[in-house]
Amino acid sequence: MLKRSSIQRSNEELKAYFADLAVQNLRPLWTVDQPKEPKSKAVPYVWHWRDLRSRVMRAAELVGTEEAERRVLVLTNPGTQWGAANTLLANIQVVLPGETVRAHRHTNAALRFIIEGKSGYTVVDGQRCPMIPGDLVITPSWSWHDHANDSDVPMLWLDGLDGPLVRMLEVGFREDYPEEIQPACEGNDNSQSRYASGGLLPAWEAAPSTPHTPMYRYPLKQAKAALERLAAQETGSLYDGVILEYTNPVTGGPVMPTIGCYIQLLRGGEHTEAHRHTSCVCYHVVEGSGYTLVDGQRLEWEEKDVLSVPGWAFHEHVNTTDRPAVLFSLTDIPAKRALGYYREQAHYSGRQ
Ligand code: 1HN
Repeated sequence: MLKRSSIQRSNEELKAYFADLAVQNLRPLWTVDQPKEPKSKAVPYVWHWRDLRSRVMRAAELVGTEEAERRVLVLTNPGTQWGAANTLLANIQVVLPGETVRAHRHTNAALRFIIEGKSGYTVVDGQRCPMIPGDLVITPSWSWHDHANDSDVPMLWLDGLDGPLVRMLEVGFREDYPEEIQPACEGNDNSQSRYASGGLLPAWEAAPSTPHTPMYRYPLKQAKAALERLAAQETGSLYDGVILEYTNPVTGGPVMPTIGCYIQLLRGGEHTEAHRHTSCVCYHVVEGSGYTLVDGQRLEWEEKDVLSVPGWAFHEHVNTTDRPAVLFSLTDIPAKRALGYYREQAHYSGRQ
């Protein structure tokens, strides 16, 4: 009969064997702990705007955009020491009136969610994208981008990037544009007027073959109108309330292959059910206040705060006011789905 084997040896023999393996840069797999499920190094965390804003503004007093190619504070998760979440960066950037921020490109895919300001713009591959608070602007992997503030007030925004993933995959390239800034096309980015026509697409054009959305800018005005329309007629998700994904209008897929973007509305008093998924999430509070319970830990949030929910951590959201709360979020769902590693699970008792 075939069966599992059992071998007699002394502990000294085994110890000597392990020591010899170490010299050869070999490891016995049977001594390595193999967890049943993931446990993120990242911890549940919230950065409050009341602490962030003054520190970002202080950076603008101390360093110019000549010295700091990007005047950015990196929200650093105490568990990972690089980025707000395991695969994602969520940073705050400030650009003062009259400043430009030099053009460059990198393999990191990036997005901006505008927090404060009047106008100002990012030029993405020659397309001038206005930046208005609440708007989402995409700078896909390897696209040239520079920023400028032509208004009379500071601009602050949330930078979302797939930096830690790029580091881990060791695929980081970067390059400076030959000039300070790109020559922008006449007028503003026209991708909004080309692609945001309620499901209608230019039929004379071959479908873009890029892995990212051909639409670079998603105004808050449209997102909010859609959220409010749907909140009036649907329950939405058990776990997220009325939640919408920003999509590539041509494929219906995510905005970029490594980062998925969402916006959600939690009704006044809404308390969602808890679930967990292998993807990690960074939330930015567009409006409202409440808290999110993450693996039993209560993260209180208010307008403009940023919170990090690690992968495979149970989480549920609570809107503690009687008015709607709106959350923007970025996740690594597309990357994990593409690799077949996306999983989701409801909490066994509904809530934590
Ligand atoms: C970057 O290029 C920007 O273009 C912001 O504004 C943050 C963080 C890491 C690497 C590149 C930007 C960044 C970044």
